[in-house]
Amino acid sequence: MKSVLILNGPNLNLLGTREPHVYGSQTLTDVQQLCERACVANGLVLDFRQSNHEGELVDWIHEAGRAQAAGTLAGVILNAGAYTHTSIALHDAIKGTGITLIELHISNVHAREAFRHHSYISPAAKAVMAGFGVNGYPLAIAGLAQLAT
Ligand code: CA2
Repeated sequence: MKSVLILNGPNLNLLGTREPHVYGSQTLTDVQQLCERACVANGLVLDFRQSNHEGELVDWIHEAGRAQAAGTLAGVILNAGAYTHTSIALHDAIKGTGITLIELHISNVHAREAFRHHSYISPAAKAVMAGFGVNGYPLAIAGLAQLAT
């Protein structure tokens, strides 16, 4: 059975504690449970991580590249948080590894401040999802399972 790596970037560990009108009231642990159920339903194994550090996210994308090359990884779902709008390093890591990656946002970034409208991740991503709330995570898992078959 292949795995799916879900990476969450900076401040997503605060989910459910503030700004519920934007991000909902579920915590990152709740989101992990939603993902666990979606993975079981789609025949995938979940690997769920969060980091506030850009370099750690880059290292995890490199690890994903090795796993995808070895045939053990279906792909990556990345909510890069604010690094979405700033990180050429994440863009280069995704391009450099050639991984299948879905960019995900809880909120509809295009309906928010102008600085959230540009993404360094989108040109390197296979697909982009935004605005489904935390239910976007299980939807992205189902989408990745479709892509992998
Ligand atoms: O909508 C998304 O998922 C974002 O990736 C979330 C990022 C934001 O910078 C992006 O523009 C859109 C922010 C994540 C921080 O999440 C918090 C949740 C609760 C309280 C504070 C921060």
